[in-house]
Amino acid sequence: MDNEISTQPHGMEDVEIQEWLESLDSVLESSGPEVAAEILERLRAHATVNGIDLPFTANTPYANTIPQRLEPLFPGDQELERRIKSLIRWNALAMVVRANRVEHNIGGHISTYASAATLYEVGFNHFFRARSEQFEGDTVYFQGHASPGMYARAFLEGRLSAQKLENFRRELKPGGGLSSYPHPWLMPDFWEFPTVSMGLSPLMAIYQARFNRYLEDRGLKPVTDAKVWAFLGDGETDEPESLGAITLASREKLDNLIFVINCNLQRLDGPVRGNGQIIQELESAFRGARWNVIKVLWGSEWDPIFERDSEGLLVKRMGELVDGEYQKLVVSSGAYVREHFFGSDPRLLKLVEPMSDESLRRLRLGGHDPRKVYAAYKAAAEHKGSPTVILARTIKGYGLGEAGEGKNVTHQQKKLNEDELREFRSRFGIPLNDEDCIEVPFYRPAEDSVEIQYLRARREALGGYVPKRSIRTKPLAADHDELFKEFHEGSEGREVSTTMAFVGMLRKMLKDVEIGKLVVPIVPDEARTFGMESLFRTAGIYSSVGQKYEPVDVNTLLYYKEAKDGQILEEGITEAGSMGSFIAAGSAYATHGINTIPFFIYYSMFGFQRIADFIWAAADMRVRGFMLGGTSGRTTLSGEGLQHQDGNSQVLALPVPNIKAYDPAFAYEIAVIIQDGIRRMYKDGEKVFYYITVMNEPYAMPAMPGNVKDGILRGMYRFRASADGKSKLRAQLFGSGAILNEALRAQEILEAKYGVAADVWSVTSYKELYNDGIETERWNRLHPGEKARVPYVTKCLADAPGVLVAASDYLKTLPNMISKWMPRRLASLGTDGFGRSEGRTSLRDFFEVDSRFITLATLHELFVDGKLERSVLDKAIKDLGINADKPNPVIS
Ligand SMILES: Cc1ncc(C[n+]2csc(CCOP(=O)(O)OP(=O)(O)O)c2C)c(N)n1
Ligand SMILES: [Mg+2]
Repeated sequence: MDNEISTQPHGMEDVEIQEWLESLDSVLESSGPEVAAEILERLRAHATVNGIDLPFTANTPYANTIPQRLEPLFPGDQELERRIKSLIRWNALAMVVRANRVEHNIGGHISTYASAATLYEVGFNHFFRARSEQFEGDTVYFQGHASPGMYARAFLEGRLSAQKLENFRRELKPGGGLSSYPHPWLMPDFWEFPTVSMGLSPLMAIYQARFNRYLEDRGLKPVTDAKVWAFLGDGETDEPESLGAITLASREKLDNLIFVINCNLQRLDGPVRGNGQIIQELESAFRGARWNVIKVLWGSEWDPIFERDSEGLLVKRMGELVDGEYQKLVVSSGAYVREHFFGSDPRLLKLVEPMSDESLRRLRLGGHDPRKVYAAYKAAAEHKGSPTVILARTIKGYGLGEAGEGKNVTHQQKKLNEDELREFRSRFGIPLNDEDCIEVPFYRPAEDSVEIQYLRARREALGGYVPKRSIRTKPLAADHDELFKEFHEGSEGREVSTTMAFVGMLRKMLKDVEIGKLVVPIVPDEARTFGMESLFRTAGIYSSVGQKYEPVDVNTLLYYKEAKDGQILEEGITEAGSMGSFIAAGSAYATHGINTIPFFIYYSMFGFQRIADFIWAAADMRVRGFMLGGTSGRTTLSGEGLQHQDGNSQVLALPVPNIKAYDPAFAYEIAVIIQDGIRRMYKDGEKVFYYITVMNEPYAMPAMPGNVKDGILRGMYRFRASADGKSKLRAQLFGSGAILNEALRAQEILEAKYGVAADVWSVTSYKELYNDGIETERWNRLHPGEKARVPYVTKCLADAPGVLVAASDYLKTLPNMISKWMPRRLASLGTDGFGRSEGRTSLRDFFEVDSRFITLATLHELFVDGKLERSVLDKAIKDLGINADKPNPVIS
């Protein structure tokens, strides 16, 4: 990175520079930094006007942003805090070392927390406010692999037992253990946010901070000065998600958001930017995005040296080194530092002449100096008008010495030899003798020790312990029968798509007395695609600044209305960002004690396929809400071609344990699923969320055929039985989503042309059927002496005669995975393969899922069973107009 302080060109005299610097100093002294900044700004403008070509730079020099003279007083007992921090360091290390002694290679990280301990401890002792009845609390995203430090602190706080620490990474041991990383699913009273899939937490934190504002602007929570803190690794910033949303944070002026980037200059394999400077790179990215950037590079020991440096040589030298050199310097001897850093210029050498080698070695980095860190946090917390990022320089594996301090292997260091343990113990003053210390015991001072008393008092002053997760909402009361009843009626012949039906429900939910305010519609620039534009005006699009312009379509009924209390989160083209909002809204029941109900509707192909890791994080967080995969179905979305047509997402939803995935065909099915979902999640507090695919093919919505609610929810029900009770040729057809209509048409063809009596089933969820099947099988295996249970699919089909044929707009694996619980062989049709830009009819022919192929599959099954002559089949292929030699869609 370039540095603003350049070398002196064209023989400019030192004295000339000196004069300029001195006059700036005197302005600073007499009129303060604002006036000095104004003068510099005017000088810059003056220079530009006079043809001086000043190159653009978003960087400031490689120096602390807050100079010593502006540092606030450190309000704590620094020595005591250092002792507490040392104990936490020890216990964090002990946890990892012990775990790996008991179970070789169980893993864990020492060096991340070792580098970040000061960054966290200053936060814990002075900034992170807990959630309480009176105050919503600050929200903290902890860097995932720094978790041993958080556990070690909770141990000192008396919140985690030594037994739990003993079982770090061994959660299945009696009495339970501690999960490797922050996982609310596994430690629901402790962790709030899963952060260890790198890059997710910065984006989630940004949208969390924005959602907090949304709740305030909509009057759902009081305005407070609560902060969202996100701790990240510098290597983590390479993930595109990490920096991908930073302009939203500045655009929205999220001064409730603070990023702390632990710049130890290393990632897992080696330096983050060996040949460059990651801090300067990040500074320019964040400053360019209009964040408030605070660099914390040098510790207090450097201040007197800076003071002596009236020529700005030191800061210039600092800007010259690449990170690879810095990584070496910070773990080198004082003599080496003198020679290789200061030795580049005799004037620099002079600056440190009075200092011993030992004191040169002890020059700390800013991120290890509580006073510097405190100053940065305080400035960040008080800063107004934009988000803040703190770039704190640290050493990875700080304090590990030969065992890994600053070394490229340090990330994975989990074992220390006896000498290394003793050295670490001595360096941090842990009261353990040489013998005891090699056993690496957990160490907690007595309850009445000054350390524990201080630590408790600090947390008490800040409202309690962090991290801590609790459910802070009351369950919803109503059953909402009235709200959803209308959708059981059918559309009386009017052709509507399931998307339109859903939007109708959403519109009604928005008006409901109990849930209306709580509904959070989220769209990534697809509202028009889903016919939701009518909601623009009625619900309004959320904008923190209202609407500063007259929309071009203001004279139309459905104009683009932005409002400060708008309800729709129109996120623009970011499925990841929308998911960030979904997660914030879906976890508000715990974070804020508010039962917001997010409905995130998006192009289904760009959901699981694109942002599955966020969905996994949402699952881990026990998020509540509804994801709606719009324009779904590989053959139902016509024209768009292979990158849009989704035949995958129902399969990709399978691995997420607590997501309920439905592929409904009719409006009443959706109504039943959503009503039940609201009950399960917001009334009964179940740890599930929903994925519902909706389509854009219009057709008449039938009325609910009797009470089939249970079947809809469990995954299948008989939608239309055959009217012909006498035929010997029988079949059961299973259809899902829009393809159910193809099954219904096949039913008619089969009956009219081939004398086959077929029943048609709507399969609303293969996932539900599959989960029921495997659970039943498992129970039977584990309870051989008891009456065997019967899977739901088996029960449904107990008295269902004939051959079995399934068709969906998704992969064939969906029906296949439940076929073993069916009474007979199953023929499956589906849409494996790449889509095509085509109309629905051609697509369904291409993928062989239309009524003709369902008919043929049924006839073929009957033929295989010996119930039909081959000639019937041959004729059928001809009559149905099927090209038997067409290419296989799976591989073409
Ligand atoms: C998405 C993702 N990819 C890879 C990893 C594996 N991983 C864990 S830590 C790490 C290095 C982290 O470096 P940095 O962000 O600089 O953190 P530090 O430990 O240096 O503070 C990697 C690659 C991960 N956890 N998540
Ligand atoms: Mg790092």
